[in-house]
Amino acid sequence: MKSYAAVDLGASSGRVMVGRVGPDSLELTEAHRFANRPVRVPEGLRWDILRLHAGVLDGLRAAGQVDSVGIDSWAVDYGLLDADGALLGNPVHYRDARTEGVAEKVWASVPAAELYAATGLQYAPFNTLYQLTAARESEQLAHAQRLLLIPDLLTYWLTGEQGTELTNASTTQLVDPRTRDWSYGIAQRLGIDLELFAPLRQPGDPAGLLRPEVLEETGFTGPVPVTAVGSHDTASAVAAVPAGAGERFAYICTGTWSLAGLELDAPVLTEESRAANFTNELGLDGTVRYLRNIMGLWLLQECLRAWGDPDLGGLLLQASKAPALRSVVDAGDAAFLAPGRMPERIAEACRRSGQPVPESPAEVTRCILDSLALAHRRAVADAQRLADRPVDVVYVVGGGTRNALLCQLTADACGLPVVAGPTEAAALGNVLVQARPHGLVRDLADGRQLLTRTQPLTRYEPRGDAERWREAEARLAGG
Ligand code: LFR
Repeated sequence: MKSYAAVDLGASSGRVMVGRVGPDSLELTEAHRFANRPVRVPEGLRWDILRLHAGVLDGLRAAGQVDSVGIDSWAVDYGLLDADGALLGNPVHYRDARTEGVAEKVWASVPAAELYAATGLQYAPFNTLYQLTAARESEQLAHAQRLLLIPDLLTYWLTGEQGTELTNASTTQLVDPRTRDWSYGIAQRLGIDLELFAPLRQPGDPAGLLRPEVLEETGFTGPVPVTAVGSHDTASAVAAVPAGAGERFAYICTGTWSLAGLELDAPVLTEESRAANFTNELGLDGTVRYLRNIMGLWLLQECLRAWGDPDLGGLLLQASKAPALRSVVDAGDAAFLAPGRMPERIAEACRRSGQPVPESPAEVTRCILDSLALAHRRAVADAQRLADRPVDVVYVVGGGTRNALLCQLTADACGLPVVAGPTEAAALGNVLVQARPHGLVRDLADGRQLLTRTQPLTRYEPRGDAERWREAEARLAGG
């Protein structure tokens, strides 16, 4: 039996989970959970990274002695270090407005189609490549000697060692998904210095030992290794999709975002795929995460914030009784990316498309959940078509598995059974990689089998109202 601390940082909260793994057992418990509250300062929206580091240390102390530590977080964002290895300012939040209008500048040097063919990444204004272009003239970048993605930065603070973990590196849009190495040509043409990045690390690689100061602060007895896991939370979550070997499945990682797609063994780099805004992020063991970003429960989180955080259970119950598919919005629309005024923005989108405007919080909530399910349906259907890979089942993992209405609507919309769980998928995927060096988990398939045997899963059957979803889809497409 071994114990692993999985640090999993999401956009709204961080947690330190402890995974206890034996030859045929896996038990996950929460040691510590803390808020991740971005802060708006005059220059823009920033991550409170020192608070997060403190949360990690508190969490490790609460976890008690473990055999190793692994860190995953959201993607694309980074900290810059000076020549002494000191952090130059707070990392910029990917929802910050600095990347507005930057893509056009990039595409003037490297056309969007060429960029897609080389990197396989969907267009999102926050891809690191656009962030670095937006920062080109900044003092900070001029002084920077090193760029570390968020989980790599926190790993560096724990161990003193620097690296760039591959699954997360693939979200920078500076990696070639065919070679799984940097896209040197693209970086050069855009004037991005790849020397800023520390050498690539593969998931499963050792990432150093906890520094003596960290041992002292956490009460651990050394040596305690840190393992590079799939440090992009979505890579870890996909590794914890409890699919059986040979099963034909799609997955949806739900949380602040919904990431919906397929696991492939090679990227799809066609023009059609680019037009459909599908991404080819890198997964564990040579896999490709072929998926689309959907706004996800962010839409609801922002409404809850605007409504003064009412009781969610009660709201979902009311929403389940509200009329279905009355109004839907495009949950893939980047117009919903920025924070603020979410109920109004949703109402405006309904008005613009000539649909009834949802009024009460329950109606707005129903509109959001219907819209998410519809976006799930489109992504699952598009992925199958674009990759030419039919599926029989949809696995839903992550925070959204707690939302039974969303899971049922997703099954209805996709016209496929949904298997929901585990909720803490990213932490479990993180643990499964840490267990590899100890011989407790061999590979992806082996880890998934262990999850199937040990984690509670809920199955939702589609209720056969396919025609209504087709009608809603046509309504959204303006047809
Ligand atoms: C989910 C996620 C998505 C990524 C977005 C921004 O937490 O990591 O995969 O596109 O956050 O980093």
